[in-house]
Amino acid sequence: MPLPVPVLPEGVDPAWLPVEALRPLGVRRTLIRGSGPLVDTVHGEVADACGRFGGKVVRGEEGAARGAPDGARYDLLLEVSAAEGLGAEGFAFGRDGGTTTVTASGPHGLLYGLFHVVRLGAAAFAGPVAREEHRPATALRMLDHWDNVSVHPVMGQVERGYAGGSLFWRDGRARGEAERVRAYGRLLAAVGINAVAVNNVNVREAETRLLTERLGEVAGLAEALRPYGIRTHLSVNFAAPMLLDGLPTADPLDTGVRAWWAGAVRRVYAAIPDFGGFVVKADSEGEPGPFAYGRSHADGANMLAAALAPYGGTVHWRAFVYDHRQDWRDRGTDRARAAHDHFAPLDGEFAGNAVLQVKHGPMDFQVREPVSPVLGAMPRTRLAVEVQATQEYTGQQRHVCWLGPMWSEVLRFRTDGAAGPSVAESARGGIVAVSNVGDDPFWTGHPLAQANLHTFGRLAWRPDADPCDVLDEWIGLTFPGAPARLADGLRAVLRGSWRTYEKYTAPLGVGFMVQPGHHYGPGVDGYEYSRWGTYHFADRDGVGVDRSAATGTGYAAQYAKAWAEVYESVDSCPDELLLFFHHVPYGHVLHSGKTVIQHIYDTHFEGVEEAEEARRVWAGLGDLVEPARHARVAERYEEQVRCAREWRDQVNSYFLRKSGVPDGQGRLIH
Ligand code: GCW
Repeated sequence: MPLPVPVLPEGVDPAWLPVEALRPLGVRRTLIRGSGPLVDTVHGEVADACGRFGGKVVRGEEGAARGAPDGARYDLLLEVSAAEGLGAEGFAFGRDGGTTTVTASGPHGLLYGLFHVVRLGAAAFAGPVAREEHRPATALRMLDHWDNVSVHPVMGQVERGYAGGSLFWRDGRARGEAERVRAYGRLLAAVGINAVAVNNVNVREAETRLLTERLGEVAGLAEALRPYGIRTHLSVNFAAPMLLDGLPTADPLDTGVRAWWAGAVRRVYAAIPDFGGFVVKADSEGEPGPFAYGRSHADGANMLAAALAPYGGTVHWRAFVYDHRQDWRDRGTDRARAAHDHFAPLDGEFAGNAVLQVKHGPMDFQVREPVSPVLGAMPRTRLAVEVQATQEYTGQQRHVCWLGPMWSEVLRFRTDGAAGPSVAESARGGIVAVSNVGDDPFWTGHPLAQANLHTFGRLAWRPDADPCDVLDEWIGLTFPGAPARLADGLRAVLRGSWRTYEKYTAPLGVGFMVQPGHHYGPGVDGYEYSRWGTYHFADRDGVGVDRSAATGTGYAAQYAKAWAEVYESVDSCPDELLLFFHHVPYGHVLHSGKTVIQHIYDTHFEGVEEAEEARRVWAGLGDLVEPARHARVAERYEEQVRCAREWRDQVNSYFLRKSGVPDGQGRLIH
């Protein structure tokens, strides 16, 4: 039986699956072979498209003789064939003799094969194509929602959320809007995402109960996501046995605690048989963890892994552990070192179903960071790399900042130097993004931030894809039939937007300089004398953090030799990371030939000019973009330009006042 395609609530944007995107499929004849719920989903998709555009779909059983049951010719064959060795999610695609064929070893592969055809559009039905095999680079492609069940007094419904409320929760309760959740799952499946964690990693009281008495609400979400091949995960509180059942301890080696978790997990799987597992933030920013009992993070993770193992579940244990109560006077403590210091010595100690989830950089999702050295230091551990689609430090979805090029750089980075594995290859445990989605009608607040979500999914599936090709795919799907002027305009405003944002914010990798708390807008000294370990050390002579082994914190030595050498020396350190690794005088000459201070002035003027230019380009597309979307983006450009000017003026004035070095071009600095 075909499963009906979810109906979007009135006014909700179809994102990259507008009805038109399915026209090439919907005008044709399709034969589907296979059985089971996901094949029913595929059938529903094709039937819906055919209903709209006049094509026809026929369903046959897996393994039946070739040819349609009705003997007619068909344009597309979607079939599950267990004989193919394509893995659970892979599929083969080809075209021959007027028929396009997708063959998958299992129903998940068929679903991804269907969306491959959708993404190709008319091209899926043109000319012969020799058989291609498609498989995801990693088995886990996940979105973590930092959604709270109860509204947090400071963080709101969604922590670091810039797209309205949560899709899942509202005012302490599940929203119960299964249709919209299923539509969300559909969008995610169309870009290859297969896992979602439905609550914030900071797990407070109401959220702790999702594991036990509120499990039914999680099961409801899992039911809505399942038809699109998405497994549900839950963030759990390490101290849950104490908080929920009054156990005297949460010690991971205590038998009572272990039994408690085993029981909790058994009940979870009784309610959600395909449950993915847990996400855990422990001993981090005030969350409870194993340190309280003198146990290691491997002890903590392995205890949960043992509870999940009988059911095939996984624990995602986050490596974001650092001292958030640092004294700024203490120059010996370097937050960047923390994850490696804590976790690298534990390599080989984690259970097979424990994944260590590592933020892509050593600090916290800044616009520019080096790749975390942890990603190259734990070959005997299943690692996942975590990026942030929600734009906490990159403009909060008020600014256009397409992160495809940043993520691509991270995923392709070779942790051992030129010859070693890439981050994507090392991340055997998966590729994860903090979601940028909420209940906003455009899903992501800023309509152009949809490109980040789409790009994340596509890069998680194929990390070596060219992000610009992925962007073009997003443009083609989201704006079907876009005239060249629109496609060119979208490329112009998106492609370089990350570098533009970098130009007008914190320079040369030094990071932060944001307003404390909410992290929006400039605050050059916002975190300079705080407890969070985020400093730039600007004085009258220079700026930057000495993280060399010779004279600094030693962070540079956490890398494999090839990179440690590059970063150790001021001469070989790449310009864009110079102030992350070194404290240099304002007159220091970069590889670009400019002094640091002149670079700061120039990039800040340029960044604002580029934001103004993007605003102008967007304004010129008014006749080609649907009015609500155009207006929403135009309004956000006003804010982006205002804020970029504020950044420019505060950063430039700050460094002029500190250094006393005038701008070489004599521009106005206040
Ligand atoms: O980026 C920081 C955020 C916190 C977040 C934390 C984390 C969920 O400012 O809001 O907490 O990282 O990754 O755990």
